[in-house]
Amino acid sequence: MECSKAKVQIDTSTGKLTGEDVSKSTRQLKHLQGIFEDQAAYEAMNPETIVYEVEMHDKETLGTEGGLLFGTSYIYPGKVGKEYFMTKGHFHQKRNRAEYYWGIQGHGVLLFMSETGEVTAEEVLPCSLHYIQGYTAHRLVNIGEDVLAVGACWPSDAGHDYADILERGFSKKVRERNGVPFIE
Ligand code: M6P
Ligand code: ZN
Repeated sequence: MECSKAKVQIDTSTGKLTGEDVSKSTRQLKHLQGIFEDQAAYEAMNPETIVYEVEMHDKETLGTEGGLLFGTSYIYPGKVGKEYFMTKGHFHQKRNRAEYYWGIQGHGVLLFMSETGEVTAEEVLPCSLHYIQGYTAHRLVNIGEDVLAVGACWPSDAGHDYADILERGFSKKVRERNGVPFIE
């Protein structure tokens, strides 16, 4: 079968999803108030700047137990002050729900944070697979000069809890120091 006839298509070299039940959301700087630490640098930037986009195959209704959702996140290169562009990051509303991420393009860091605030990190490359256990917040950071594309698959009843992250942030940041990324 010709690929163009598939109901849903994935370009495995870029992560791009097209076809039925594919939706896209865009996160601009104006949607990320309180996420970056340097408020003055944040305010000096164009609020329309796109920080990341998410394409999602949402065949399953959100909240359905036993289903799965699938997506690709594209985090653009850039920084707010010394802090690299990154996703909001979230715990799952149903805390025990897990997720897979995998690197498709670009160079990034995946931060994991436990409920007690311990942070660990894994390097994201176009070959890396990452298992995110339940009870663990997760955030992607683009430390490269090109777009960071990362695939994801998670349970449709996981939900997103952003409130906790907005309140206390991640206890480690990924900043540029002397031209190189530092997790501190
Ligand atoms: C991945 C998945 C999605 C998530 C998206 C952006 O595609 O984990 O569930 O929404 O990344 O991350 P965030 O929701 O933290 O902004
Ligand atoms: Zn998640």
